[in-house]
Amino acid sequence: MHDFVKLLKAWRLALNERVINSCALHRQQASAMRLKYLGLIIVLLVISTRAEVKVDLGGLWALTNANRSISIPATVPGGVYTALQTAGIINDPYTEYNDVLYRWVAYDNWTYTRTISVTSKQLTSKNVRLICEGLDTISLITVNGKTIGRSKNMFIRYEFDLKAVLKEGNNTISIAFQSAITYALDKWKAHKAYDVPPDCPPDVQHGICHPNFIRKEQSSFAWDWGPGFASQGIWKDIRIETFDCAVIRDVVATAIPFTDLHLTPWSIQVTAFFELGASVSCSGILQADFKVLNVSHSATVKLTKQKTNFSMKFQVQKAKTWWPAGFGDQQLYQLQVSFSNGGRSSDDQDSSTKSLLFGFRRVELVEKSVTDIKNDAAGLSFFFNINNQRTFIKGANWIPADAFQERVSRPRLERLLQSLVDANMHATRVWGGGVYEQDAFYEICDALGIVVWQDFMFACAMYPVDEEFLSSVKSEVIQQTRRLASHPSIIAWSANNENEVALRQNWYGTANNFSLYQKDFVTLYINTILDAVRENSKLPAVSSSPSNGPESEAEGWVAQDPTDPHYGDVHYYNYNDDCWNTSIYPKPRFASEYGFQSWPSLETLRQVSKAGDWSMDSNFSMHRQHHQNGNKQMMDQITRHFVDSTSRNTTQRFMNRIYLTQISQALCYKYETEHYRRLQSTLIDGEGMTMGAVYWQLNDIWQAPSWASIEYQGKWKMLHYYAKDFFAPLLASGVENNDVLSVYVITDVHPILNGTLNISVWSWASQTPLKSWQFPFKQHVRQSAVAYYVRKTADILSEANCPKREACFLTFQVTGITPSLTSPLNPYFLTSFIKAVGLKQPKIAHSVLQIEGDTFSIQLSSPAIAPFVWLEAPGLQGRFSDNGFLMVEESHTVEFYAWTSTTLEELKQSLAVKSLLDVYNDEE
Ligand code: BMA
Repeated sequence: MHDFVKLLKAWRLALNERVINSCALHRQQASAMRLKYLGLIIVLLVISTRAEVKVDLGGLWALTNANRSISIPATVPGGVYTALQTAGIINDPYTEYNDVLYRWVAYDNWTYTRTISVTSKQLTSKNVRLICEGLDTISLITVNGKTIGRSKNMFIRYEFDLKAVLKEGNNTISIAFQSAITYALDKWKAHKAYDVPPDCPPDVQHGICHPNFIRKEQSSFAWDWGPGFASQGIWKDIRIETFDCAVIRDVVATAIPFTDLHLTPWSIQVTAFFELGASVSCSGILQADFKVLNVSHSATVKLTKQKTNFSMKFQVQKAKTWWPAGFGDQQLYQLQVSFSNGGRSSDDQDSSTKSLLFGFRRVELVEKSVTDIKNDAAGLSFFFNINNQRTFIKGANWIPADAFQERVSRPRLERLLQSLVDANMHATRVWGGGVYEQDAFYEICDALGIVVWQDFMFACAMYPVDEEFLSSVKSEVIQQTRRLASHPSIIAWSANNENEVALRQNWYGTANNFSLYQKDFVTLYINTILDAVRENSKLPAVSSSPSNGPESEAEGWVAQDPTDPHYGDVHYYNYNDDCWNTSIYPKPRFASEYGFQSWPSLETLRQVSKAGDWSMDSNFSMHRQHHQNGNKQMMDQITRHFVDSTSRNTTQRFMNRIYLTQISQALCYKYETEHYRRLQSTLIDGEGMTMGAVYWQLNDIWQAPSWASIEYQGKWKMLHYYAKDFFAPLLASGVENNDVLSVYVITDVHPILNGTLNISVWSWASQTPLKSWQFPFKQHVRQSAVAYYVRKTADILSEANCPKREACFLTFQVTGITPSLTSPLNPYFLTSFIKAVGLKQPKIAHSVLQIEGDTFSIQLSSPAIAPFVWLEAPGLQGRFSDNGFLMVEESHTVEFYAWTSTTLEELKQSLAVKSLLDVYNDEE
């Protein structure tokens, strides 16, 4: 212990004790009120002498393991793995096999300690509280040796009373964590009544057992794309708060337009949730201000132990509407909510303020009866009306950006979310096996116009429903709903990921006892989670993803077929069939998950591996591949359409295969996503009217093969460049059925007057089309997909003098006159690249210019058609305007946008350009 005291003394100077005092804010607010409410002047003058005071306990703490063999400084917020790495005790946990080699860290029990100095003034407050925004996960909290509380759920904000334990001067606070692994195991052992499966992740994931017995990030025990670290730590802010009467803990603001047709005026409901502390009752004035809109509303509030929240309703006559990206602006207004209490003595006064950026938007999830042409009932629709517009949701699923949340900075989130928008998406689903993301995540989504489907953190498992578990979940759901509900970006809640379908399809051997697990399902997700959500938010909430919505409810919440395309959302994965064949895909109302794996670039893998690891079947590669048969599935998909690389150089072969997996992945998603978009206006035997495509998955948690379109650290895979095109707001997309080609025009927001659909037939051997047609069309309504061109493929090819399918390909492009828009040139392959004839090895030349600052222009020239032109700038951070494309013309310009300061020389040095036939270049 002596060592600690010494350590602590040495670090004291570095301890970061920022005092955050809301007085200043409060004074501003008070003066605004004086002007508006003259009658309240006298009351208000008494107010604002004292406010809630917060002492931030972030900064350096002492960290020690159970037997005290390790004592190091640790940054808070943070976790033990990164603290050990910073202290030089372990290397990068992501390198090689360290996820398994460093498992000892997660088996140990770690204690965080620090001193806090307290003034006598602080102790005179009626309430002195320790507020822990997030403890990961099982811990015992002591102050000066006395227990003040415990934590068991990483998603809960804990508050502990310090009044009786703090003394003037130095105090020692300790948070002693227990291994999440041993806790989960103990809980599982203690649950004797019946199994709550699955017990352990599949071996291929090198994971940890029983994550479902602990309220912690489920994927931190390993997943099919991620490592099992099961860290410990103080992962969110921690502070001491003093106040007398009451403080505002949460604010939920909801805006609903007065009429269904117009988006203004709005009726606003603001609910403040208070922490009353030791007071039996307390009253004051609650005020809500939209300063910029000149709207202010206040009410007198009387709080008691029984009633600690207060709602007020008022009107906003005019406000600009908040829109998803691509549909309009993301207007945000600051809403300040303040509570002022005037007590009897001048010492007995509090003020507390919460500020949020609010957006006015209307969300409706429409699940209404669908009738097909024969007028037969065909299930229910499932689409979002956003601001009264039926909106096709275009997005990708979000997983935690790192196994160590302390490494997820705002700039990293900004880069990832900006990349999502740059690829013409406007939606993400925060998937239920990760974490409720940090505030910055939702703030960025608000600012960028990304709508969020928010799962509650339950995924791919059955869960216990004992009283302790349920009450912890209830607090979690209430807190998280209140924290997130006011963000304009949030448009829907889902109680869990895949737990309805897992139960119905007997993924974990629960069939023999189905009704027991069904009862538990209802207890947890319906009676606990959805009930708590609905009490705190008016947004749409579904019982699972995928589910059948009201049809699931009618079937006791576990439908016969939760993936029924006639209802709700579906998840669809098929690794056995040819992904180019769009008839394999369902025709659902909404596709909330689908996908295929690829390998990340060698540039990314290099960070955590060495030369001997660079082959698809190395021990390292097998260790990183957490999806059973993942590599085989990728190779099966590749070899349907491409010749595999047989390069003699192992590293070259690995690089070629990485490139092929990325081509194959990009094409699979292109086929599947365009299929969903084409179906948005069509009902086929009661199926279709698909109104969402949210692919699996946007981002990576580490450097490994996965479904992600963006590699760990932000590099775009080919898929992400393809997403930019297949999600383009205006798109021409083709499909063949029984040798008949239909070409659709797909739009999101823009109606098109006098458009032209351009169709060309090309020979692989020539850079000039064999034949091109222009088909004018008069009017195309927004958010629709219409086939303007339907013709037998053989007739098209023969009119173009194409000798056979293998010799040719098609391109589609649509141009709009009003508004003037051009869709990306969309290639349509008539044959696999194994059979394609006429392709010549192009030598692509390039030159680079600096346009301005971090934007560079790259001129490419090629003497032949070049498929899958791929540009890379290893070592440089940035993205290209276009990549992985089919280069049909002799010259083509691509831009490079550097994310960090980059010189022309650096780009020239690093830039490499290749295309498909280069894969076979070094082979005999
Ligand atoms: C779905 C997701 C994840 C998983 C993905 C790929 O099941 O919900 O659990 O990572 O598929 O297998």
